[in-house]
Amino acid sequence: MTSDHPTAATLRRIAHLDMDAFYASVELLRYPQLKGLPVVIGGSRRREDDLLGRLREAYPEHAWSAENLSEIPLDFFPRISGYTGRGVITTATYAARQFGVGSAMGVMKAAKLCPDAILLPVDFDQYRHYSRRFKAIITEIAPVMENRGVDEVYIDFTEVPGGQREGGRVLARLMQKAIFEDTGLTCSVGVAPNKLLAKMASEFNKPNGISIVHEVDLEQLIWPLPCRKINGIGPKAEAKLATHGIHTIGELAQRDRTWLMEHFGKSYGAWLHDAAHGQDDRAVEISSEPVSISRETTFEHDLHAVRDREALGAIFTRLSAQVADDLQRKGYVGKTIGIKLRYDNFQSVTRDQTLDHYIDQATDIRHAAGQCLKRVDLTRRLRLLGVRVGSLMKREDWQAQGLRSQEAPASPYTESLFGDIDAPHG
Ligand code: TTP
Ligand code: MG
Ligand code: MG
Repeated sequence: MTSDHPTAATLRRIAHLDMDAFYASVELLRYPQLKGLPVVIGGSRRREDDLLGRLREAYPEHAWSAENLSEIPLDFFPRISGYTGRGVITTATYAARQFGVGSAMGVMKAAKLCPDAILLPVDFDQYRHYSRRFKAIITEIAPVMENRGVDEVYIDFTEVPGGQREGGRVLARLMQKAIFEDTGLTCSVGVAPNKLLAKMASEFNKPNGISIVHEVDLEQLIWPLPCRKINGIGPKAEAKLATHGIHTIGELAQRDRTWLMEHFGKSYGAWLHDAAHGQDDRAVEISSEPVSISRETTFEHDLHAVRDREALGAIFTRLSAQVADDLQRKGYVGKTIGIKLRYDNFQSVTRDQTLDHYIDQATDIRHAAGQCLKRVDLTRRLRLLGVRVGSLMKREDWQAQGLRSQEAPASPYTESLFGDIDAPHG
């Protein structure tokens, strides 16, 4: 083996892993009696008490709790045919998809296609919980993972032990097994020379499938597909390509690079040409999801809560503003607000509180942190103060879920600086 001949071990192998019918599969963990049935997720949000309340009424002899949801009789589940409203489906089980039901379809339309389907409300907290779990399992096996949303990731297999065996199949199988054993959920994996091909490949054998694509498979596996299967060719580009008689990726690949650049613009045209030839050198970018965002400061000299009240108040306000800035810049909202103090004897204390809504504004953070401050001893001198926001959610997820409307009105925060506390404890 010489260095100018790439060996098997140097082949770039990139995986795309996508959970199968993700929201629906998570619901089936709760209600295993629905396995194999057409189930549709959408229409409304889940409210735990609703369901349990109705169950207790219908079956008063049974002590219903979150633990025995699997014993709910099938006929108790709401059918989609009873639904009237303008809700949209997030996803459907594979059994429901056989009737033509799928993501983004109106619930009423789905009811026409499959009136016997069971309709369950959405529970984003639960999906986010399982999303974190399956991603944590992956990074234990392969550290270079890029988040692509709630149910999918790219993973660089290239340097991972076993990542080259059978083109990546061995490692993909190991991941499927580890995820299933931990969560009970199945996923599908595509492994290819790059992200572009891996993303397409992960769909080839859904559900619970693995698909391995090599450069030499381009003509046979990729070229017959419609252009829109390329992640980056949307409906607009697809329509324009169609006006030139280009429908499949193979037809796109036949076109001259310069012709594509003339008709689709220099950079998009060049990209189209590369994509049709299976070329893509984007790296798998490790997306580190912060657990919390915080700011703290150590004072030049120790301060006292009462005597240095004004100075402390100003610092407290500044830290809250910095945390708010960080949150907004990084695109997060959070609902656990905490403080950290260090006393002159170097002893540290933390306090936090979890709100029932997400925030990212300085005044709201300052207000919630101020309430935490009421729960600590302020008779001793302080050498450090910190403000932290945890239980983070991506701002776009928060907005997508319409959580804004649930939010409490912004608190008219008027207290002065450190004025949350009038007198120290004790
Ligand atoms: P997908 O991975 O696109 O779909 P899926 O996991 O339900 O099914 P598949 O086996 O084909 O991968 O999306 C992941 C989740 O995102 C899905 O379970 C629900 C949600 N979602 C929506 O809420 N609206 C949508 O339009 C789509 C496509 C997905
Ligand atoms: Mg999926
Ligand atoms: Mg997906």
